[in-house]
Amino acid sequence: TKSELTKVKKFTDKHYAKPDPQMFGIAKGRNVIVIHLESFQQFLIDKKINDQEVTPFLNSLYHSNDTYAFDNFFHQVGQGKTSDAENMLETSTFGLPQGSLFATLGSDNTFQGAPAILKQRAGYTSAVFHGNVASFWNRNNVYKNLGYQYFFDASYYDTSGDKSTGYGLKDKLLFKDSIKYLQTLQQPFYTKFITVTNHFPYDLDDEDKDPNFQTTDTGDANVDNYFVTAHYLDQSLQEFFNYLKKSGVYDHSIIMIYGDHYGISNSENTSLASVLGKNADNWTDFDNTQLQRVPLMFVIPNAGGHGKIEHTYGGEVDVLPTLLHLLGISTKRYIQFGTDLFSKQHSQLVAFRNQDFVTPHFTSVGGTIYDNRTGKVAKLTAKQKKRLKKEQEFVQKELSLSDSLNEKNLLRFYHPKGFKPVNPADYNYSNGLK
Ligand code: GP9
Ligand code: MN
Repeated sequence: TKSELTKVKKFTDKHYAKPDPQMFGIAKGRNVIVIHLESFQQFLIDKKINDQEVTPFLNSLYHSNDTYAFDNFFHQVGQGKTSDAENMLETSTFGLPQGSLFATLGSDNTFQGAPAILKQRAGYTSAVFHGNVASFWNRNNVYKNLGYQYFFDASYYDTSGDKSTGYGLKDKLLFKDSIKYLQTLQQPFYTKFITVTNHFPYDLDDEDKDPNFQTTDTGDANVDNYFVTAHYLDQSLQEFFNYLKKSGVYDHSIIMIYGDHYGISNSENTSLASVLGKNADNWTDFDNTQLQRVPLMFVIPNAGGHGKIEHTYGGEVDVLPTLLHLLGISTKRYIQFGTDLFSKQHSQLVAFRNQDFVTPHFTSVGGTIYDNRTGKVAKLTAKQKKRLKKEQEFVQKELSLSDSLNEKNLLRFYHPKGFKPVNPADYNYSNGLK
């Protein structure tokens, strides 16, 4: 009801963080190219195995002065995995406590998300490129409700035979075979490429393996193969960037790259420990939680070269306001649970879907508080205890308000200035191009 909406709105208004004027609009008018790195964790960045970089191209972006990168950025997904990440990035609201919001509510809910905002505020065309079937995670319905104009799913590509692995078209082919569609889009465009090859069980045909890359020998096939498919994903990205540069699209774009969630599960982290130079014997929930970092990078060519690696703590709900502000679009009027990572008022309290959380100083798992400096259970002063209790309450409150917003479809009652509700019937993704 409307009073429930008011509660949510009061909360998000109160925690709104205003943009840093130095950053606001630095990518104004540019094409947006979002690259979803499947199951890609931050520890892959700068990782060397047998003296070789696993992801040399991403590493070069990470250290480039065209790139604003974040090294304390956490995924916040629940059971909806990829779809939760997408939901958070497109809407700056959380996924659900159980199941996937895309799958359970996505066909009917009202969204006020990135494609519609960008279209209505700045004339952006929007499209998703993904080499799996359109119905996976209910994307075919959700994308219409989000206001995506085009969805190039598996039916737009030749996915036959060895062109695919378990979740669809191999990444190198996704990027290569999307170009002909990308070229038809009116600029500026907001586009998202969802990769799949670096997905459990990390299978890759020999013909796609780099003969010069020697992976780990941990004896855990998932861990060993994870580096192989991550290396392949890195190469696919480099090929795509080569195209973007050659075509000139690169110079008029902001490229946002993120990892959606972990690829190695907690139960396998002990196999990973030695690769990361850590001791598996006293592995704890603290270590598991710290490994939930994923990459977030904004590549902004010719924008002054002030890019750097930011150490601000944040999570996936924070991406939308950050991106909109870089594009020079104010967000104050929207209901968003995240805040701009570049804002001086950004809160560095990162909530996980299960009510655990991290801050720059502490990690809370199942009610146990660890000290980030030592990795041990924290000895807290009375003042710290009080503050952490407040933070725990905040986490519960923001998750439950986000749930109330989504579960009761409250955005249908909310009319931010100038926002025209999305009409899903405006969009038809069936493949007429073949
Ligand atoms: C497949 C995909 C995988 O279309 O995006 O989703 P996940 O299994 O990672 O949630
Ligand atoms: Mn995923």
